Amino acid sequence: HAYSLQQDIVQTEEHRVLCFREDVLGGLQSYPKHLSSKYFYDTKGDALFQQIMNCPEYYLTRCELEIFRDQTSSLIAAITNARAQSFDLIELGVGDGIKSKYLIRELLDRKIEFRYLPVDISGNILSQLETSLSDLQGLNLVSLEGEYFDMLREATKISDNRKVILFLGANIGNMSAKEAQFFCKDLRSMLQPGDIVLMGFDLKKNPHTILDAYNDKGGITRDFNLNLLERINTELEGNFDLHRFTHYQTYDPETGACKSYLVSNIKQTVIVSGTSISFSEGEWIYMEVSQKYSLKEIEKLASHSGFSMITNFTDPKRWFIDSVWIA
Ligand code: AVJ
Repeated sequence: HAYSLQQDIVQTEEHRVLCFREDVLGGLQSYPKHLSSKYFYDTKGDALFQQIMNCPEYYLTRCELEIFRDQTSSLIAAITNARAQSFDLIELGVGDGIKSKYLIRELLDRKIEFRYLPVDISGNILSQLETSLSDLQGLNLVSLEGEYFDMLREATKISDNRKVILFLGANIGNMSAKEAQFFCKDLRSMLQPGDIVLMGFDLKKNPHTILDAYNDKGGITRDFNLNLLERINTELEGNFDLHRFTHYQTYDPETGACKSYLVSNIKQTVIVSGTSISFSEGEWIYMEVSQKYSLKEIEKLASHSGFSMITNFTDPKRWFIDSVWIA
């Protein structure tokens, strides 16, 4: 079970719903309307994201999996240091952790001393992860359920071991380029010289390839977006009619921003927690950005936030990159 946190940041169920309601109502009463993609991951959202990762169009996970499967030794060389001191391997937004498992298994086989601290906003996926890691003998595991920085703060309180931060899967893409800059600066401020960050980025490529990945023919990405409206219906007493919204995906090759929207098919009013939200015909809710990067932009992000890029790993198609930075 997820590590129980100190009282001051315990997210009681009640407090969690309160924050969710405030965020949702704030977003839906803004112009343009927006919702936060961090709320996609309830139990049904977790399952839908698993399905997305298996979509033929969604190449990201398979590319990064290839990196972790085929370059495990080089990855380990990049994150371990000569003094071989024990370290904390902290993974932000771990999800099913399938890629990291290659790394973890190899670290254990080589008797390298470390502790694994997976962080995720979904308690559901963390319990699935614990089950999937249970065959790894001798793994020192502490799972942390919550948001990135809250849990990072917890992790730094637990020990002052050297830290290796895994931030895989292009999770950083859910921030705008500006937000990513702030995030990396904040991350750097919580680390010590010598600590390592291993960050996965989706690279800019043929715009068709990128748009297709978020516009799958099976409509799973559409359902993944619509599921947040369903979650609002269930958890916040909403009455969204999912049939009255259409998924709209865009990719701008110049900025690298791949964005998803839900568009209201008609003029309508929706109630959420007793508050009326009106939509005009064609009005959209901005749901998510999946930001794409060039190598140059990644280098800039690293150096502007106080890291040095040590090395990079890519898949054979060069569609995805895992970049290793040192604080
Ligand atoms: C988990 C944030 C990396 O942006 O590619 C996949 C989420 N959204 N399809 C991404 C997602 C729609 C995914 N990340």
